[in-house]
Amino acid sequence: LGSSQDDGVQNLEKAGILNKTKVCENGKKVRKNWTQTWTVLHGGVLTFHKDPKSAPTGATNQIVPEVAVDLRGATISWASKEKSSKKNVLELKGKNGMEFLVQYDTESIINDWYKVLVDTIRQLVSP
Ligand code: I3S
Repeated sequence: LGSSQDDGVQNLEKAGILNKTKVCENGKKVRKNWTQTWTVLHGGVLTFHKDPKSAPTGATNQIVPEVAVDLRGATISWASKEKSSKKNVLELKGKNGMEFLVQYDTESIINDWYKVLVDTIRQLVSP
């Protein structure tokens, strides 16, 4: 009789380096700017953090996220070829008209992210 939290969204955690670019903000298309980003999934929220090496001296940039995407009501899917010339591209659409592409050349790594994001989004719909 485990607590419901044991297999809930709190259990879906992951962190790693991904390439990401914003493509839409408030439903408006913005110019792509691909950057390597430390990406953290925790508590149903996906956050992108600036690479601490490229940040000014001081540790705060490692903690304070650049962007936080609430995965409640978000969608994740493989991006179509028209969205990017890169391989292994995921399309993440937030409820608030935020849209990101996330990408990584190593297929196993991006597949793991895809799975955990799908599971998290599902879990948030019907825990
Ligand atoms: O969808 P686009 O406009 O072809 O995206 C490319 C551009 O953002 C490009 O930068 P410029 O805006 O300076 O042209 C980027 O360097 C490319 O990486 C973008 O395309 P990919 O296919 O890599 O997502």
